[in-house]
Amino acid sequence: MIQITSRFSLLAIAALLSIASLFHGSVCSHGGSPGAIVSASKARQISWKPRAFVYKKFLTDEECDHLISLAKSELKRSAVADGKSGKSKLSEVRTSSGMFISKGKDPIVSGIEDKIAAWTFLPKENGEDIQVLRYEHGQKYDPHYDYFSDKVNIARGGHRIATVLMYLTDVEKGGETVFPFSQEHPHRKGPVPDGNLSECGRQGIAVKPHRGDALLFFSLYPNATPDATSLHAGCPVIEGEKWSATKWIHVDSFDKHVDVTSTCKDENASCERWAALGECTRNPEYMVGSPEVPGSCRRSCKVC
Ligand SMILES: O=C(O)CCC(=O)C(=O)O
Repeated sequence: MIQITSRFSLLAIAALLSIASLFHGSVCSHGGSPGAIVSASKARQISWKPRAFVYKKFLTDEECDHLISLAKSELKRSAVADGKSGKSKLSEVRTSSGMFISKGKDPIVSGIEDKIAAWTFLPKENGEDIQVLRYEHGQKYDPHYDYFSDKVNIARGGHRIATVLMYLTDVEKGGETVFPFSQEHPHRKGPVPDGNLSECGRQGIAVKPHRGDALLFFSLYPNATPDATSLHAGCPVIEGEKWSATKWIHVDSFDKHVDVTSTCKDENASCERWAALGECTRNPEYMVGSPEVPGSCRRSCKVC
């Protein structure tokens, strides 16, 4: 009788566990780590303003090494988007090197993108290509927002809603991601400070890079307006080298406006001339449009 009861309890527990895993975790099947379970409950909230979470060991060593090896020979000096024209430009604000890995490039990259979608509950198609970054000694990314203020960059996929920053290496000193405008909840203790933070890292809630860990933060409030507390920076690397990979995620599909020649066209013969005169930024509603209502000169404005 006792035997029957304990066997029954074991079966019941196993059944309950597998039902629980349906609610708490998503199984990802991909080349990198087949059957890896991504569970939002494994992430620790580090800040409420901005909404930010850290997931320890989100990437395996194999995934980290793979991203670094794809990037190593392709690195170029990182650029920033001009606040008005949206065009890419070099700036002392950002001194790292980087490159983009096309979406779904291989089973490992695709698997990482599946895990990001499962963790964030945001569709894979809303994500940009992964950007891999290398910061050498002294290199940094000054405080900035991930949402754009120009109309050109939000024409594709709308605003960036969230960012997943994956750390591919440990960094001995410096290189933290810091949120200088973060506000701790008055009734809640902030994250336990990670010893050995640099002076820059002490300017707000900070995450020290540890290989495999991932940081998720939201740039928009749930009502879709920009969250000013999401200002963040990559602190200068003081000792060691920092490799990271960024996935920016938009409110809408980032894949919808891929360059399909038949849909990427100007509707007016003067578009090229108007674009050269700066009309893409002066008159974005007509020239570029929005994800819902595409503009008339999208090809000349280079948004498709
Ligand atoms: O490297 C970091 O810690 C910050 C990177 C970053 O802000 C970005 O890629 O948008």
